[in-house]
Amino acid sequence: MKRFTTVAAALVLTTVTACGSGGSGGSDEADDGTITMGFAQVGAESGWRTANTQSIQQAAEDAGIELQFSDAQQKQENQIRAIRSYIQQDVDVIAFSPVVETGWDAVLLEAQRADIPVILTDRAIDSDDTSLYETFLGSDFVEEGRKAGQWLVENAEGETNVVELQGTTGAAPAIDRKEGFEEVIADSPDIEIIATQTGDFTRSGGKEVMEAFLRSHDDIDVVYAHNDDMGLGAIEAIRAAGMEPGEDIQIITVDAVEAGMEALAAGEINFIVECNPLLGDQLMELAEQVVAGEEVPERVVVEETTFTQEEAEAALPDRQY
Ligand code: GZL
Repeated sequence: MKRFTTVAAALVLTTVTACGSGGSGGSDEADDGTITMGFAQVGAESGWRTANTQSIQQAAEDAGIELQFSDAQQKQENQIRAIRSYIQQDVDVIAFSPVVETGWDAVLLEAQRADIPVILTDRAIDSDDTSLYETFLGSDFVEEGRKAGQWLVENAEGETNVVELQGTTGAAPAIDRKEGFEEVIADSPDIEIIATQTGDFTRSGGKEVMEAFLRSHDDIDVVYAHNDDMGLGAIEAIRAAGMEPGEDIQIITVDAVEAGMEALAAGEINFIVECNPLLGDQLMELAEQVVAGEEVPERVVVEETTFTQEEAEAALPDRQY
């Protein structure tokens, strides 16, 4: 179904058509009313991302939406290239999770000029021009940081030294989870972040940074990791240093993917703030509304909770990711 004129020659980009005939999308194939969506994913850096990709691909199939999907290997230039290819293919709607907050105005202006609506999912952008996208669907990362900080304030005893494994530099979840955590611990002078560094949301990154922290600090009480994968890497580093994760050094993470929840249930992690990756169905509903020209909310924040060890043990059997 096309709202827009076809744009000239296509730029070649390897994309995986997750469902449908495998065509390139575009007006001729969409005359049967099928919506074509171009989705530019961040990468495959974490368990959360894998669950998010699966949710999007399955939801597109369930909704009968032709999905052009690309994996940017966490590089902004690859996402921009993918968005440009979707503009060339003249898809009905573009959706993406911006790997970092800035540097998107030019390519989103190109989409706007091609009259292709854009939906932000998962991560937000930092732009003054909110006309560049129709809506944002995802979590409140500042609130996630606050929840992590609140657990520590309620459970810390005396002087508490925290090391922080930050997510990808410049990414909305990294910036906001740090902001929310610091906002809450600010009123507890005994709690101090003695070291902070990005582990790029990966398990290997979390392990390497934690190894460095352990070499330069012998008084670490708590790890605050911006996602489970970096927390799992920290567990490896803590064990290799002859200490007991969850006991000698407490660990707080964000996401609540299966591997993180299993570590929490086993007592290696002490608290997890959930970040829901299952955005697919809501994304497809929003896409259908946007393509139909219907009004959509500026921001759609998803529901999510937190888990202690006991809550993880109870929740694990029913988890979808
Ligand atoms: C959060 C998402 C983050 C996850 C990480 O919505 O962008 O990126 O917390 C993932 O696991 O890499």
